Amino acid sequence: MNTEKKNTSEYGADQIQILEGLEAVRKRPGMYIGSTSEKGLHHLVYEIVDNAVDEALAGYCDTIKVTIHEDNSVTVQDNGRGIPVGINKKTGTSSVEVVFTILHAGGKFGGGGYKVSGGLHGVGSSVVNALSEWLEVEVHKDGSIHHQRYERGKVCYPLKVIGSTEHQGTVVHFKPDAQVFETTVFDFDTLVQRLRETAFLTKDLKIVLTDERTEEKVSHTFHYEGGIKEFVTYLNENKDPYYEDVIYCEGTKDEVYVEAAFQHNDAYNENIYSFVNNIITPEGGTHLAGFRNALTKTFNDYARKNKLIKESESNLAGEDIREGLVAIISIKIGEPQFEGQTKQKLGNSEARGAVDSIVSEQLKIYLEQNPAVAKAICEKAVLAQRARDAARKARDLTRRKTALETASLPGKLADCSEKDPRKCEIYIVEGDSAGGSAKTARSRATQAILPLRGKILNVEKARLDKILVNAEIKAMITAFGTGIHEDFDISKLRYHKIIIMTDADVDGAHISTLLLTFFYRFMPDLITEGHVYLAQPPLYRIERNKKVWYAYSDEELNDILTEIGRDQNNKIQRYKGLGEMDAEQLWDTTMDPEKRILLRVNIDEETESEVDLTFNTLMGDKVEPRRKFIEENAKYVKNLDI
Ligand code: 28G
Repeated sequence: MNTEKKNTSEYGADQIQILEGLEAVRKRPGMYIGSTSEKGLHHLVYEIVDNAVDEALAGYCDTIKVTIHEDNSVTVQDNGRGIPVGINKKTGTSSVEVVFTILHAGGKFGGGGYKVSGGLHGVGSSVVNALSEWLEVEVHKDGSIHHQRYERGKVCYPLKVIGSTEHQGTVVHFKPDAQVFETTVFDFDTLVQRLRETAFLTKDLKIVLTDERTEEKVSHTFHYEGGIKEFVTYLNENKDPYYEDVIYCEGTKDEVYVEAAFQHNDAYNENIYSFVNNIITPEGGTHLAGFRNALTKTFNDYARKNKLIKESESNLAGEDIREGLVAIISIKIGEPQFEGQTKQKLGNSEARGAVDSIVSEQLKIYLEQNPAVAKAICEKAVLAQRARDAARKARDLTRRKTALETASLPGKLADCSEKDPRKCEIYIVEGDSAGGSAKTARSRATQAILPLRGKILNVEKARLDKILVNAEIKAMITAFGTGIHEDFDISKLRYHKIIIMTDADVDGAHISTLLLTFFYRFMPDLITEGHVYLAQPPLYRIERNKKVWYAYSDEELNDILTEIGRDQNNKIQRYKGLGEMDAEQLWDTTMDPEKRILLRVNIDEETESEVDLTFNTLMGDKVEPRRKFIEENAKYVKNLDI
C-alpha cells in the first residue's frame, strides 16, 4: 500500500499534465471516438485491434485474438514484438505507459470527430484507456511478463514484471466505462463484420473472435490467404459471377502500395469499396478515381483493338463497364490526406497515378491472356450502353412530364392536406384492401397513403430502363417528389417519414425488403438521413370482458396472459395480415403517432459492404441464404420508440 502511494507521488508534474490530457478525452469523448453510443463503444475495440494490425502490417505479428468476456470487458492479444518496455527519456516512464497515458497530438480524430489517419502505432490506446473503467496491459518480451493497470486513465502503479514467459506480444484487457457510454454491451455480429473485413484486408493475418458471454463459448476465425481477392468472392457469394477469375492487380508506385481485386456478376448495380490503410473511404477519392479511369481506358482500348465496338459507335462509358462490378481497392500510403466535408475522401494525387498505372498495366496483360473473359465483359458493357440509352429516353419523358404537370400525383395516392414536409408522413401499404382501411383510419392532415399492389419489382434483377416504367415504382417516385439517382434532391422530399406497412409474415418481410432495396439503390439518402421507417402491426388481439390488449410478439402475448390470467373467456385472435383489422384497430395499433411503434431503418457506413451483402442475399436467386436471412431477422433495422 505504502509503496503504491509513494510511486504515484513520484510522478509529479509530468503526471498531472498527462492526466489533463486524458481528462480532455473523458470530457469530450465524441471528439475522439465519434460518439458515446453503441458505435463509439465498438470503436474502442477497433482502436486496440488496429494497433495490433499495424504490428502485423509491419511484419511481426500473424495472429490477433479478441475475446468478449462475461462482464463485457474485452481482451485483445497479439503475437508481435510487444510494446517497448524501456524508460522513455522525455517522460522518465516506461514506453508502455507513454502509449497508454499520453494523447497523441491531434488524435486520430480531427475537430469534426472523424478518423483522419490510420496506421500509427499506439495512437488510440490512450483514448481507449481514458474511456475504460479499468485497463490492464501485459507485454510479453525478452522472457518477462510486464504488467500495468490503469483506472479511468489513471496509472495504478508503474510497469512491473509479474512473471516469466516464452511468448512475445501484447495483451490489452479493458472494461469500457459505463459512466461514459450509453451502452456497454458489445454486439457480437458487429464485431464479426468488422473483424472479418480487417482480415480480408490483411492477407494472411489470422483473427480469432471469441464470445464468452454465451453458455457455450462461440468462436469465429477469420483468415484469408487470398486477401481482398477472397473479399470479392465473399461479396459475390450469393450472386452469379460472370466469369470464374477474380482479377487481381498489385504493385507499388511512388511509395503507394496498391491492391485491386474485382469480378463482374450478372446483376446491374456496381459495388466498389475503397480503403486507405485499412480504413474504408465511403466517399472514395483519388485512389478510386484512378481505378475507374484505368478500367474505362483499358477496356475501351481493348474493345477497339479487337473490334468489339464498331468504329461508328461511341466509346463505352465507365458506368457501362462497371455494370455488375464488385471491386475492392486497397492502398497503403505514408501520409494520407483526407478531404471533403466529412474527411472521408482521399485527396493524395500520387494515389490516383499509382492506382491508374498499376491497374492499367496489369489489366491490359490479363485481358490479352484471357480473351474469353475480356470479350464477355465488353459485351456486357455494350448491352449496358444500349439499356442506358433507352433509360435516358424514358427518363427524359418523365422529366418533361414533371416539368409540365407538377401536380400530377399518382391516382392511388391519398395525399395529406398539410404542406410542410416535416409534418407529413406517407404510408406505403401492401395491398389494396389494407390500403382502403388505412385511408379510412388515417389522420388526413398529416398522413398520406399509397397502396401498392402485390410484390414490387426486384430492382436487383432489372436494368434501369425496365425499372423506370414500372407502375409501382413510378408512383413512389412522383409521390416522394425527389427524383432518383443523379436527379435526386432531398430538399424536394414531400414527406419526412416514409413508413412501410406490410403484413407481419414472410411475404410482408419480403415486400419490405424489396422496397428497402429500391430506396437503397436509387434514393440512398432517404435511408442515411433517417426518413425510412417500418410500421409494426400487432400479431395478436386479446379480448376479455370488453377490454382489449394488443401483443406485438409472442413474448408480449405471454406477458399479457400472465398479467390478466389465463382464462377461458380470453378471446385471442392471431392477425394473419393487415386486412383482418378494421380501420379503427389499424389506427389504434399501428398508425396513431401517440401509441404506435416505428422502427427506423439505418445503415452504418463502416459496415456498408455487409449491408450490400444483405441486400444481395435477400434479392438474389439463391433461395437458401435468403431464407436463412429472414429467419435471422433484419440487422440493418434499429429500434426506435416514437
Ligand atoms: C494487443 C492489443 C493491441 C503493439 C507494438 C510494437 C511496438 C510498438 C506497439 O511501438 C512505438 C511509441 C512511443 C516508443 C515497435 C515494438 C518497435 C519495436 C514496437 C498492440 C515506442 C510503439 N518493438 N505492438 N507499439 N513507440 N500492439 N496491440 O497495441 O514510445 S503496439
